[in-house]
This record gives sequence, structure tokens and C-alpha cells, in this order.
Amino acid sequence: IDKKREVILKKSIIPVSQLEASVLFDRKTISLSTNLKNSYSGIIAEHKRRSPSKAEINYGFTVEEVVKGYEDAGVCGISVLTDGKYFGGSLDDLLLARATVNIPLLRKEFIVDEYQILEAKAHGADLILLIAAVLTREEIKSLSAFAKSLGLEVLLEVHNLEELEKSIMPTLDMIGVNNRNLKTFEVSLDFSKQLADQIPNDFVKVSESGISSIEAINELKPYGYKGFLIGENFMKTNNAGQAATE
Ligand code: IGP
Repeated sequence: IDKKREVILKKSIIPVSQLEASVLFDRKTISLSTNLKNSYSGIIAEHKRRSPSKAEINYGFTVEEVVKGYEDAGVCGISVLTDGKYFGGSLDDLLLARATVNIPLLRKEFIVDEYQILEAKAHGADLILLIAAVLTREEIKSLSAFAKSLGLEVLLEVHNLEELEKSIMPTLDMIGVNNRNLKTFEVSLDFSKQLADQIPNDFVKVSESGISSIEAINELKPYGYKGFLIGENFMKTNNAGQAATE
């Protein structure tokens, strides 16, 4: 994460004033949490070319083809990975997705600085992800408040009780339990099941990663989950949108 900070600071060549002056900066955002509350399926589909645990997932379709397929499938929102180093994504992917669809877009990134939130807004995001494992409570507080001040919603990601307890605060909209341990890559839906009861009902509950079937979703729903973040399972097929429809 310290490395990430260095990279951001080096890359911060677009001045803040320029980000704020971009057309998308004034765009009215769309609420993913509202969509999830009103939806039956609750699917948030992810654009993911590759990952640290899987070198190649994507089959060579364009961002536009993938996100259009997702939108046509009726998903509640789309997560666009913008991290280049580990996931092969970029802010251009977010921009292209924004130019293609009219549903909520999540900037999926390791956010550690307000500058990245300004970038998210200027590239068409509706919400951001904050990862409790890499942020202190104070950082979560200031970053989430900053995002809210720009009209962006906040999805806070946790993986265990300690992370959840340190993070609860009113500036969050959704709390996501990552079923994948980011250090060991172990994946189990049990993480979502075990933490469900501890998440206060004021937050929309999202289960993230390792979801590969309708059965998994049906298993998680009784625990109060309203959102299901799915990447690899859709991206690895030769028609991500079709996979999301099924
Ligand atoms: C999607 P999967 O197993 O369906 O491809 O997972 C998403 O949950 C995962 O990409 C993710 C992620 C993250 C990626 C969850 N939290 C944080 C990068 C950073």
C-alpha cells in the first residue's frame, strides 16, 4: 500500500482543478444501494481481465462489449477494476464503461487517497470501494466523508469481525464481505455467513468473490445479503453478459 501511495503521487499529474473541471465531474450519480434494495437478483457484475490468483480470465472482448452485455442482462451495477498492476485495468476502462452504460459503476481500486476519489468522480464512477484491511478507522472516516461530499456512495469491504467493528460509521452505504482472503486467496462463502449477523441493518449487505452459481446466491440470501459481486465466473466465459443473464 505504501508503494501504491508512491505510484499515485507520481501519477498525480492531472491537476485537481482539471479533474474538477471535467464534464463527468458534475454528472448526477446513480445509487447502487437503492438498486440493490429494489432488486431480486442483486447482481453486481465485475469487469476483470486478470487477477493475482488467476493470470488470465478474460477472453479478449472489449470493455464496451462486456459492460453492455451486463447491462442488457439487467444487473444492478457494474464494478470496473482500475488497478493496472495486479488486475490489468485502468481509468480508461471506467471512462469507456461510463460512455456505454447507464447503470451504477463502482471504481474498484485500492483507494488510499482523496485524489483517487476525485479521479473516480471525473471518470464517471457512482461509488467507490474502501478496503478495511488496508485503512485505519480515521482514514475510512475521512475518505468516506469525502466521497459522500462528491455524491458518491461507499462500499466498505471487510473480511473479518475486527475489520467490521473498526469500520462501522454512518458515512458508509454498503458493507461487503469479501469471501476471498486477500493474503492467502482462500475462498469460502462461510466468511459471509459468519459475519452477516454482525452487520447493522442500516447498511446494505453485499457478498463478494467466489460466487459461481445461483445456488450460492440462494444460500446467502437468508443471511440478509442483497448484493452479490461476481467477476471471474462471468468473465471466464465467452459471453460475460449471457452468463450474467443466466
Ligand atoms: C469479484 P470473483 O471471485 O467473482 O472474481 O470476485 C470481486 O469480489 C473481487 O474481484 C474483489 C477484489 C477486491 C478485487 C473483491 N474485493 C478488492 C480487487 C480488490
